[in-house]
Parts: sequence; structure tokens; C-alpha cells
Amino acid sequence: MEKTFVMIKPDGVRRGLMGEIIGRIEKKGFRITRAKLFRPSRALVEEHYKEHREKPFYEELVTYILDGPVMAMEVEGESVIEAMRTMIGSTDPKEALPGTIRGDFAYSITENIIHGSDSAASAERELKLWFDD
Ligand SMILES: Nc1nc2c(ncn2[C@@H]2O[C@H](COP(=O)(O)OP(=O)(O)OP(=O)(O)O)[C@@H](O)[C@H]2O)c(=O)[nH]1
Ligand SMILES: [Mg+2]
Repeated sequence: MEKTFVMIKPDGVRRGLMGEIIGRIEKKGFRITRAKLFRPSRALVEEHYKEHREKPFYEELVTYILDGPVMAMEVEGESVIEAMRTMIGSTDPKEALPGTIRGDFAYSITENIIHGSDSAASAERELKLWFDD
């Protein structure tokens, strides 16, 4: 069974959207097999987003993820990697369709509530990074 890494970002936790998001994942039929609510270290967040290190928004992105606790989750199900990306919606909330998590709850490209791995290789790398201490 496929597994992916999902993270509710600090704005999602702060706004009280954990229940809403976990509910959507469970109602879809996926299983949350590991989860932790905690404040990640800067080193962990920098490693997670290392593909964006050269981008102009990188520092803002890392600072925002460090702004409060996040909910890190391992989610399991059939084709869950692609399905979670669909449920999350486009990176830019202006383009995220209603019915997606970002489409329904986000308005900022930085504070866009949730992360989901974008490929099998990313899922494997990110699950190892966030859960294998
Ligand atoms: N300000 C700004 N932020 C961006 C831009 N592109 C991406 N980001 C931020 O960087 C994060 C990572 O970018 P991507 O990996 O390309 O987008 P994503 O896969 O939808 O988002 P994640 O699930 O967080 O990885 C996004 O969630 C945004 O918060 C941009 O053009 N401008
Ligand atoms: Mg991404």
C-alpha cells in the first residue's frame, strides 16, 4: 500500500483546521498511520525544502514553517500520493479549486495550510526525514 507524507502547516494548526483536514483524509478512506504535533528544528525544515534553497521565497517559507507547531502525518492508501495532492489543491490559493483544502481555506501562497509529497521519491525521502529519528 502506498504511503505519503502530509504536514498541516502552522497556520492550519493555529486556525483550528486539524480536525477538518484529518476528517477529510479519513472520510476519503485513507488511514493516518503515524502522526506527531511538534515544533520542527530549522535544520529539519531546511532539509525538507532544500529543493527551493535558491528561490527568492525560501527564507520566508522556512521562517513561516518555524512559526509554530506543525502536524506531521504518514497517510496510507491506494494512489494516496497523487490523491492527496488533488485534495490539497494548487500551490497558489487563487488557482486552487473550491472543494480542495487550499481552495476552501487558504488565501496566501506562503500560508497555504498543508503540504503533501509530490512523488514517490519525495514521499520516501520526507517520511524518512520526519519520522525516522
Ligand atoms: N511567495 C512564494 N512562495 C512560493 C512560490 N512557489 C512556492 N512557494 C512556497 O513554497 C512552498 C513549496 O513550493 P512547491 O513545493 O513548489 O509547492 P507545493 O508542492 O504545492 O507546496 P508544498 O506542499 O509546501 O511543498 C509552497 O507551498 C509555497 O508556500 C512563489 O512563487 N512565491
Ligand atoms: Mg512541494
